[in-house]
Amino acid sequence: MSVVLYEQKDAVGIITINREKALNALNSEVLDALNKTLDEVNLETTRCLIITGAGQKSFVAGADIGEMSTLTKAEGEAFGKKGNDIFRKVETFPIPVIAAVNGFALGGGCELSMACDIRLASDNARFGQPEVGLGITPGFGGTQRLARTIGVGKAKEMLYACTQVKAEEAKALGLVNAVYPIEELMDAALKLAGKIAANAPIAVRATKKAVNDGLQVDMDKAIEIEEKLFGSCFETEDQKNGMTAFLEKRKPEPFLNK
Ligand code: DAK
Repeated sequence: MSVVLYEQKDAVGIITINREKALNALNSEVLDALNKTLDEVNLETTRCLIITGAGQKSFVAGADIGEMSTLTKAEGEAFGKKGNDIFRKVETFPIPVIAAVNGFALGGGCELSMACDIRLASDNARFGQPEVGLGITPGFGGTQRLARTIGVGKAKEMLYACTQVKAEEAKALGLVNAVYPIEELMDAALKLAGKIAANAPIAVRATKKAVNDGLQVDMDKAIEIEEKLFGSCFETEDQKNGMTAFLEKRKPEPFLNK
């Protein structure tokens, strides 16, 4: 059985980290398989991705501590780069990615969820960055994305004191959008992914790019980024479909990704 599974449900792709016995901890094999799975997603037919973990206990309980324990400085940097490159691929993936966080999201698991566009959590989810208790810093973007997602003060507490937060607190912090009983989590993620997939795909992709790229620059440049992407939509059939339908007071035809 592969350590990363891929399933397609209509226009939604589901990636499952499948190393349940180790609570889906990320070793090199999982990272390589995740990378390959992302590369193989058919972007013609897939309009939204969901990433989750196998089982009902853990999304991802971090990078694999056994594998990391003997790394040298150079190997540690290489391992960090491997994870960071893949997580950045998730973050900049052309279509939206939803993390369905089904339990522990610790260390690299919290970091993977934060590389996704949207986090939905099960009621048993638990988020944290326990790295400094292991003698390391977060290495897959946690020092950067946590502060950007929930604000600097609480992020620093979680990073320095290894404070973990449960699902409802994560929701109050804005780290997750919604919390569900574990057995309802995937249905909720699929429902949201389906809503996203039903919208004009080129416009959804451009909107993701506008938000992501705009956050990296000042407001004047950010607005320019939005203008360009907005303009590009007017070359699409989907824009004609969507606006004509509005003017004719009817629903648009299914969007064609054209
Ligand atoms: N790595 C490897 N194995 C893990 C694991 C992990 N992160 N988390 C759990 N497991 C394994 C356990 O060893 C155990 O294996 P067996 O003993 O059965 O063989 C199995 O999963 C079940 O775990 P437990 O028996 O511990 O289950 P419990 O319910 O008692 O506890 C727990 C669940 C999630 C509270 C506990 O397993 C735990 O605390 N796990 C470690 C969580 C953690 O500290 N995660 C952060 C890892 S550090 C960097 C690159 C990356 C990173 C940092 C730097 N650079 C290169 C700079 C990232 C770091 C991390 O993510």
